[in-house]
Amino acid sequence: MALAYDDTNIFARILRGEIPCDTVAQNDHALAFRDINPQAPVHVLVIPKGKYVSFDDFAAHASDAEIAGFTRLCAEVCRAEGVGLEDGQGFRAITNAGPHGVQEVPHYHLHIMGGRMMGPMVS
Ligand code: DGP
Repeated sequence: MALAYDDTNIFARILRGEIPCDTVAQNDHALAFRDINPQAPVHVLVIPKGKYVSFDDFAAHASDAEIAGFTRLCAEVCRAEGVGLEDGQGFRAITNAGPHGVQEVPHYHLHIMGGRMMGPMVS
């Protein structure tokens, strides 16, 4: 069963155009925009346009086209921001899910961070 989705969350409002964002790229299934509180020189959030609460919800219930569109947009962002392996850089892609993951916004999103050497994943 799909998780209950809260239509008032901030990313739902961004998708509806009610709140502005600094868009990096988008396609039919996903939107990429800059994090309001960047933790690295490149810090982009990629979100599906569909209503999915978290990674597990998205992976279980999104269509193959949505998953492909989302994943391809992530790769496009890495290339466009110059943090891909082809650029000799590299990046960190993480998602927080639920209370133990300290997920603030209940709409699935992937953080893509790069442009500096990342520290260890400790907390
Ligand atoms: P988390 O749910 O813990 O994975 O983190 C949510 C991220 O969303 C956090 O890094 C800050 C970012 N964020 C929160 N509100 C906004 C907003 O209104 N605009 C943008 N661009 N980012 C936001």
